[in-house]
Amino acid sequence: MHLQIELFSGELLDLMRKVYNDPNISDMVKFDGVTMPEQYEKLADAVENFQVRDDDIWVCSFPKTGTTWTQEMVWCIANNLDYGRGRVPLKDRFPNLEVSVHADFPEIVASNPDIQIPEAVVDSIKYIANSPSPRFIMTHLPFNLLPRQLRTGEKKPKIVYVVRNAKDTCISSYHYLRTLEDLQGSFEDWCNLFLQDAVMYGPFWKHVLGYWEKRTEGNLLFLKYEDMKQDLPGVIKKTATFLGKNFTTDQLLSLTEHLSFENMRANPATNNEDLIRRIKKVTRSTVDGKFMRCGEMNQWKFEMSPDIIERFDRWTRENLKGTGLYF
Ligand code: PPS
Repeated sequence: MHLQIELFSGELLDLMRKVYNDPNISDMVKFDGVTMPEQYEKLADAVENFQVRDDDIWVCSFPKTGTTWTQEMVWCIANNLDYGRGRVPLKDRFPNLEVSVHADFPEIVASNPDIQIPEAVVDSIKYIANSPSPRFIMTHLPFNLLPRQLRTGEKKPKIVYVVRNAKDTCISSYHYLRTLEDLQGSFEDWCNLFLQDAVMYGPFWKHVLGYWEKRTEGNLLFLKYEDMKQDLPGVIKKTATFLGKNFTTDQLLSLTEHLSFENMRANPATNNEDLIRRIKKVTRSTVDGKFMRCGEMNQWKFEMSPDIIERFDRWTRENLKGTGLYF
């Protein structure tokens, strides 16, 4: 394994244990500075050596920043608005490269024969490697953990990166994980983990800036969730141009409608309800919640205390100083 492993310890580890209420939380470690489950070690070489194709289309993001929304937009654009084929679940049309790391899926399948887990999840890398071109690949990995051929520029497929302001990302991840895993600890505890980069795929700002620095290389489009909320047709047009597509005004309107929060929430191919149901069967979480939760900007105004807001804003200012990126 080519990555350096660092363990969590002390008060931070105690806080992780409290929040996850899971004796195995010590299994969350840092791989070259990136917080991941320990079992990432088993996948790391396969990710590093993954054979990228020039005609792949990638969506990369930190979790809960608008990944699903961006995937559906990119897939529809690249497939000339083929809403018929778009009825296939997004998780199969646009699989996540490293999803197999999130649990021991073969073991789950073996001990829960009534739970169907798609091939794209059980062995995601094999599923994607065997898929015909053009492949649509999603990853939450930061730039420094991407397959070598992407990092070195040996292969230059199109990459769309989406980011969301850190406060709303933190809130969205808290609600999502509470629903999935019956997360313990308070919201403030979760914010403390987030601010200390002790949530999966963190450090948040290193993730964002790793891709931001590549935005002028020609094969990377950098999008913001907030721009999609404020001007979705404008973002669709920009993305279509990036992907070499041109649409009529009517087509643009139909895609804008298709991508509305209400429509994606009602669409079984994109709302992830089936996935959540299956995960909850395994985790036995009884918390009620939806993947397509509220889909709004500035939720932090209602959910964060002035003190937490100030800490997030300071953290953001410190990390973005001199980068040209702002929120
Ligand atoms: S994941 O699990 O990392 O793939 O999650 P991700 O898709 O990145 O983020 C989920 C949040 O995106 C919101 N979302 C949308 N907002 C507005 N419009 C549309 N169409 C849309 N689709 C998804 C989703 O509701 C989650 O945000 P919150 O704030 O929790 O509602």
